[in-house]
Amino acid sequence: MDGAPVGRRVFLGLLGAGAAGILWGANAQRWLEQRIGPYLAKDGTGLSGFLPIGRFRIYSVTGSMPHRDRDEYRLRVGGLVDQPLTLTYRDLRAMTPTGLTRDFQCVTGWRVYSVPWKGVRLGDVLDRAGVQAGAKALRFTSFDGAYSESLTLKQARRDDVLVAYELEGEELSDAHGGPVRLYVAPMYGYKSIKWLDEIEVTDKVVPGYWQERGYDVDAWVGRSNNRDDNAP
Ligand SMILES: Nc1nc2c(c(=O)[nH]1)N[C@H]1C(S)=C(S)[C@@H](COP(=O)(O)O)O[C@H]1N2
Ligand SMILES: [Mo]
Repeated sequence: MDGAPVGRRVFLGLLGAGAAGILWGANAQRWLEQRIGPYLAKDGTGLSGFLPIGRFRIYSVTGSMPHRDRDEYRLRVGGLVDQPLTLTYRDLRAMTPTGLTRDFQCVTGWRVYSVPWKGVRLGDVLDRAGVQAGAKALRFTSFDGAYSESLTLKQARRDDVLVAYELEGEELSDAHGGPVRLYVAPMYGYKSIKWLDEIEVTDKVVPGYWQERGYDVDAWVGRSNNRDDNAP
């Protein structure tokens, strides 16, 4: 289950290049992210193999760093809906934005305090598509081609569940799952699927990537995965 640790020389070399001012700006960040892709943690459990970017650790189960231009990005919403949608990045930006500042916590124990996120409420996206009778849940897939997640319809309609496009005041980088990812504030990080591709409204919960590997479907922080803070 170990991801490949970032080779010390490679990592220091990249830092050195950045520090020397050879690389700068958004393109430089992309350049850096693409090259470090192979060194990313290949699972969400390895404490040895992770890549720190800013205050975060960057995870990608595929070990790669998918990229999609904002202009080309499309979010598809289908399944049990009245009106299947194909939303562009601009379409999402044109909807009422919601900002949230919360701690971000991975089930493996690391936590980033007071992270500002911005996006649109998932509930607003669902209203736009029109959820049909008999719908119970959502299935999310990623354009990394491997990751998937789920929420019940009730969870999805919470005010603190976003289709997110900004993190810490900046457009989401490739590393953080841009152009658009899910952000499920009350749950462990693994519910917040990166590189969001499609939302399918379903009649039951379909277990996602980590659920198939033993993690809880309902991932409430402190109340799941045997981390019951209120346990006697
Ligand atoms: N597509 C995809 N989404 C993902 C993951 C992943 O590997 N692939 N890892 C999850 C886990 S376990 C966590 S803790 C967070 C980490 O978010 P970050 O990489 O922006 O820090 O993303 C979640 N979403
Ligand atoms: Mo995680």
